[in-house]
Amino acid sequence: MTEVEIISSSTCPFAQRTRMALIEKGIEHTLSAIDLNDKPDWFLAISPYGKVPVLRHNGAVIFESAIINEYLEEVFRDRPLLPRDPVRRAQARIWIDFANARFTPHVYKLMLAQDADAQAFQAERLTKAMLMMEHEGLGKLGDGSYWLGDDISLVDLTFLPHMQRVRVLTHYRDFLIPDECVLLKGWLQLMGQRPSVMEGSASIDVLIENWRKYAENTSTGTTAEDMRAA
Ligand SMILES: N[C@@H](CCC(=O)N[C@@H](CS)C(=O)NCC(=O)O)C(=O)O
Repeated sequence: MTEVEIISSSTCPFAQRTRMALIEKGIEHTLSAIDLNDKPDWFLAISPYGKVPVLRHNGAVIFESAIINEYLEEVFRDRPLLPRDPVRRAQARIWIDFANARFTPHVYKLMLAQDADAQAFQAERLTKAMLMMEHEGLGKLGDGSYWLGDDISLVDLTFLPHMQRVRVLTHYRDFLIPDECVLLKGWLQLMGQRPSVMEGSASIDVLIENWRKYAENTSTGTTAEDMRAA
């Protein structure tokens, strides 16, 4: 067994972030998939939130995708995914935080919203988040094609899985990336060509089926519970 193990489920977008980081950094790893509808006791014993991804490395257990990715960045220094300059690093962390606190929850909340008014409200909030990403993020930070310029970074990896799931929102909620988000659309296309993205992505049909539990608000999992409360 290799010394890095990532515990995941088949289509988890948060685990996808970690998977992409491992691939981009060329870190050999083992992938162990669990069934989130029937979480094994050994998994619950090491995952206090009952969520994937979880990383096991040299006896240490680390969870939360953004923390796992920073850990990988600190431990495996080849092919860096954060800039060296402290200001640029801080900017990267601002956008990683934005992805976690101000973007991703809106994706789930729009999916979970059941009546038309609630859906319109959540669609508006998600639209605002995307406009911010377009104008304050991609529009100001880099002069290249990725979030921070010419090189892919942890910021790109943090946004990508839930940006891919906008197509699932289109299916269930008629939601589209706003027309004026041309940089965001270009970035999404570019990301789609990276081997790390291709390898870690499920087909749109699988994603649609997998997120039915959110679209119909029938999920009893901890992610839905947390997002309803967010
Ligand atoms: N904030 C966590 C979120 C992880 C998360 O929500 N994972 C989902 C799968 S995509 C999960 O394990 N959910 C457990 C459940 O729904 O019971 C992270 O970034 O790692």
